[in-house]
Amino acid sequence: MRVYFCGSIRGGRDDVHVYRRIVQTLQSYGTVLTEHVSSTELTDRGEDAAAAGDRAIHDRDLDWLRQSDVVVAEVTQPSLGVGYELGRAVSMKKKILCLFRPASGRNLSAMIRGADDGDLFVVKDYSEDEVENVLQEFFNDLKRT
Ligand code: 6IA
Repeated sequence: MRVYFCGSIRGGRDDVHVYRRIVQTLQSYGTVLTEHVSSTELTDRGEDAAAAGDRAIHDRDLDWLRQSDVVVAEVTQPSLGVGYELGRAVSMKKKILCLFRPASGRNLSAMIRGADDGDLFVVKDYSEDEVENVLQEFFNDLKRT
């Protein structure tokens, strides 16, 4: 199982500890193609990007997205890149789980919450301490389909 994980980078790194927890859990279900998203060394300035160039990052990420079996996105911190990845993943007909924490006080974009079709695109509200259970439930359901 190849998992593409999406989380904010230049949109802001406030939730990186949550991304870390999610990626660690995802690694028990398969290979996480985008492990760097949860790296605490990566900042919202994305200095490392200068070496590779934004086009190289975009093209490599889209290749990984194509190769992935499932997409998991933490969408609490708004990020243009995550929104873009989700749109591309929908057009590739990927199975998608979006995770949102209402305790943040934010209101999730209607374009994400409204995309939930109860099948390929699922939005799940959760609190941080539930994340392992939410992922377990999602991957158990996947096995049944
Ligand atoms: O607009 P944002 O920067 O918040 O977009 C974040 C999303 O886009 C993540 O889910 C990533 O998959 C993707 N993304 C954005 N910037 C990078 C990036 N930067 N590397 C990989 N994926 C990225 C440079 C860091 C790298 C050289 C280690």
